[in-house]
Amino acid sequence: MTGTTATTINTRLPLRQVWPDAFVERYRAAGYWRGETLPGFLRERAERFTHDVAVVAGETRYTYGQLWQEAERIGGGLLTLGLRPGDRVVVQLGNVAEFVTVVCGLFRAGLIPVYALPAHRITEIVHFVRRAEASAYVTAARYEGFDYRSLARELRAEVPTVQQVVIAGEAEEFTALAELAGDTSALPGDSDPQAVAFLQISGGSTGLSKLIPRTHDDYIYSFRASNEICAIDRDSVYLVALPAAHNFPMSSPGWLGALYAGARVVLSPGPGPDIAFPLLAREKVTCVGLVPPLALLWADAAAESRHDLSSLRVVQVGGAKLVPEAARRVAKGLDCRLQQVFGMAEGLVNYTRLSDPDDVVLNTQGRPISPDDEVLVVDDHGEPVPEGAAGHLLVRGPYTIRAYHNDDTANARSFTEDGYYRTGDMVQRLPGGYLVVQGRATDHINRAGEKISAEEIEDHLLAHPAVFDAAVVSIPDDYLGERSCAFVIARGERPRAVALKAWVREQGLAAFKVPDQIEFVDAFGTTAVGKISRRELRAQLREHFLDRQNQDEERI
Ligand code: OOB
Repeated sequence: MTGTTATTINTRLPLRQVWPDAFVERYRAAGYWRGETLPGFLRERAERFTHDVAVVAGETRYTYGQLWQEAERIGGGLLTLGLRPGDRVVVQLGNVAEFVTVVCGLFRAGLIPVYALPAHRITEIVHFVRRAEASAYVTAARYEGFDYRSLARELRAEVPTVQQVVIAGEAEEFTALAELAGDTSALPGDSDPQAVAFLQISGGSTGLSKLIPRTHDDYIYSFRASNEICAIDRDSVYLVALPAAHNFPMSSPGWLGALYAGARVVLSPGPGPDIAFPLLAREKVTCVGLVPPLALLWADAAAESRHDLSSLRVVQVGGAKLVPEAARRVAKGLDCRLQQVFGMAEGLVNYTRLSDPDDVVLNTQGRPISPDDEVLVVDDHGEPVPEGAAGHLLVRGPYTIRAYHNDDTANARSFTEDGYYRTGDMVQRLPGGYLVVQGRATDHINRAGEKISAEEIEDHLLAHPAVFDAAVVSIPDDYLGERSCAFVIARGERPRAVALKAWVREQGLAAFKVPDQIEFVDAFGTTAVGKISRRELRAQLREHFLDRQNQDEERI
């Protein structure tokens, strides 16, 4: 060839998730990693279960055959727009049929979904786009009263490398999802099973969420094995009540597990009983995953409900601690099998088993999926603690990551040299490998399953001109499990608490990150000599606050 061809210099960081060879061999030999891929299994199910209903959302129903057709149309359409396999695409959609068709379309085209939650706002979306070096953003015109097109405009202004914006619904100046037309001949062949299939986001204990690269092999193993533990088969009907992009309703066993089994997935546009119960009755749902406060709400509402909930076999509860008394109420109120689920987007998932005796189901958060999940419970110096004692939970295994994407600092902190992931959770391990979660060692607030980084919110508060210093801590809450409380030292005159809350919201953050409570103090701990760590400071403030609250209660 003569003449010059323009070469694009692609400096993008490659996506990798690598286990040492010996582990790869072991996980393959054990039959965990079978060389399946996400688009590969979807295609196979479309051939096998062509006319069975795969997805129900409102009045929309897709059979397995139609779901695959949509995936090909969307995947082909995105490539026709100029995206190339391997490009990363931030997806922000609620529990609508398009969430499933878009994600399947991305898998089909070898594009890499980055899963944002509908609650995320400009700050989080910009962070995901930058960290993932994403070239496209797919979202809805509106969802729950919010216009995502305005977010898309801000995003384009801030990060011009976002080449494409695709909108489900009225697209205005953007590309309409409905109009994507696929040149399916451009679609790639099947993917490498060990390649990264998508980026999940972490709960985020320090700063903004980290990106979690999961491979086809490791993720498929996690939901295939979950199907067995949760008895999901072709006759199951799985209700997605939590946001479909979250790892729990996606893969434990979630909607992907259900599709793998040839079962039916029902998307609930809201998590509350008012929306979910009529759907549950209509579609004869057999399994659902909930966070603890929601499970309690469902249990109470079930007693009064005129809807027939008798199809429900298993209610899974996870994402945050379900205390034994609450577990009892849920099991009784919903009159079906309760299953506790303790998992994390980084990998490890624990389940109580359906055949476990009641005391195990009520009092523990289950045991790991895999015989090859290597769980360590260690003290502050990294030494194993005796069985039954509380310690830090570390884990490595066939579906737990060895590294985050594009974050050397977090990697150095979160993984040991021999590849264990430091979960940040404090647990007790009981005989049989059952775990009881004690709480977090690191500073994040688990607000009804939504994780908030103390540091991230402190940073935003500190940017306010009237804030001299701020420390954000978790406070026990009867309904949410934990709520967030910001202790603030004002610079000069105290601002109003509502003004500070509004300030945090105006930073373009998810609403669940706005502090629930703001307490003004004159100074932080004067007793400590020299500089005390933020962690100690937060612990002191929390203790002080709770002591004061207890004293007040005693006085009443
Ligand atoms: C799930 O995933 P993430 O990534 O949003 O959050 C993980 C963290 C855990 O490290 C733990 O601190 C907390 O959430 N957590 C629980 C819990 N389940 C999760 N804490 C106490 N009891 C439980 N049952 O939340 C997630 C992912 C897959 C399945 C289920 C939950």
